[in-house]
Amino acid sequence: MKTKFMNKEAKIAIIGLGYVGLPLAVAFVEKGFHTIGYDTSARKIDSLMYGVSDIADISNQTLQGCLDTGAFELSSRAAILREADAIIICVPTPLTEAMEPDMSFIKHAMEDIIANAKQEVFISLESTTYPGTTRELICGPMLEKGYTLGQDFFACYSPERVDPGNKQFHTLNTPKVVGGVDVRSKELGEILYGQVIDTIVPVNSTEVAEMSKLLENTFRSINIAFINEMALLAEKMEIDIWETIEAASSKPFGFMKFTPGPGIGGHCIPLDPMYLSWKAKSKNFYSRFIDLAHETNHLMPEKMVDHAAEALNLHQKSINGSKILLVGMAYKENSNDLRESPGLHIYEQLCTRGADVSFCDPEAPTFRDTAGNMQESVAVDYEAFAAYDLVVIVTPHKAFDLAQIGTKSQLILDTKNTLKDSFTEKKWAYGKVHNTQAMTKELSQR
Ligand code: SAJ
Repeated sequence: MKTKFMNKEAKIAIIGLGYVGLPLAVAFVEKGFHTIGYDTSARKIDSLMYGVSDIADISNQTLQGCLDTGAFELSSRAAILREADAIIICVPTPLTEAMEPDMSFIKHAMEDIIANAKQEVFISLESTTYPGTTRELICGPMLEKGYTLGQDFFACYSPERVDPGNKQFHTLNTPKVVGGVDVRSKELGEILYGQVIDTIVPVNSTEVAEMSKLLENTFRSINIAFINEMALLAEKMEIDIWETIEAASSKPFGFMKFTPGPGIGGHCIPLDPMYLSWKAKSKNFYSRFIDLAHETNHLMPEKMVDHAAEALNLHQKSINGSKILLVGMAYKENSNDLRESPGLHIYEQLCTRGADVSFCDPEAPTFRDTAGNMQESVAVDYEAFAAYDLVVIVTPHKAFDLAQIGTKSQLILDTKNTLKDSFTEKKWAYGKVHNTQAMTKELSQR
């Protein structure tokens, strides 16, 4: 198998062609491996076979280039796994309603592997998960079926580090942590990934590799929660948190900048720490940091709604009956991903409090609200922004003309200090309130 990996004779199968799996499959094809893309969605496979990519980081042109090599096979039938020497699992690991790890996608992938894999196969799991998963859910079923580790199969864990939309770091140049369930698995993992990715970071077990991923993202969740709490404290002390952060950021060492906001979203930061917290509890270890960070971050949308009430109150208005526009609905700037987006929570809470809420997001133009109704973005028409009692800047995509928003809107709640200082009515409120009437009046007097 080592020779097949080094000579690029091995057939590589990727299970799950999402924002992780498709770029990885393309990387293997472009490096000269015969690559099999397997996804249970026939619709996705049909689309890809026609050269239409549904992943922003992979253009149709790139996809077509891979198809034209004849070395990129696609199928929604698991039988295609029979040809694979190496199988890399890139399926979702969401949370259940009870905020516990949902391992169903990994389990289904393993059922497909058990039913089809050839006698000697290398398996790597990339989905973010709790420490111990690879040994339990990848090795366990293989051993139960009579496969012998180190002879019939090898297993690694290598966490995905895909940051959708990141123009600087992509699949090939992001260092790749690789841990094996045994020494030979680790060696094979290093060789295979080393054929495609610039920098490999080998570690001595799959548990270390699994834990490293959760450490990376739990670190972010806790630090984001910390700066959100600092923002709430600074507000109580009538100190401008944004200026404070800029001042602290001037320290060239020992400080890492995070910024407060309307809450956290996405498929990583809100979820990954809960995998660690869940596993810790099974060891009778209760990480207050993780749970407190989760609680604090998920408090922020409600804080933004309170800020909206305060902003309207400055002008003798209430949320109830006001027309409010949310600018940006995706979970972060220049993304079209709505998963766990704080904007959705702010939308629902404002509606519950009687506001007439619209949203404007050219990146994420539709979503289904909790009542099951499809909501559509209004047009990016800055003149029309004046008709709203309050405009809330939630996710300032670069597609927006912020100056236009700043001058055309009556009243703005700027949850990420996008418009910077001037004319802020409540200088210290971290959700800056901009009263453009005052702005216009002062400008005219200059
Ligand atoms: N956020 C803040 N304040 C911050 C940073 C982020 O409120 O200082 C919010 C964002 O608005 C967003 C959420 O947190 O709603 C998550 O933002 P993120 O920048 O962490 O972006 P993600 O969710 O795309 O995280 C991914 C992660 N990548 C992988 O797991 C492979 C994370 O490890 C990366 O550090 C992050 O991208 C990144 O740096 O872009």
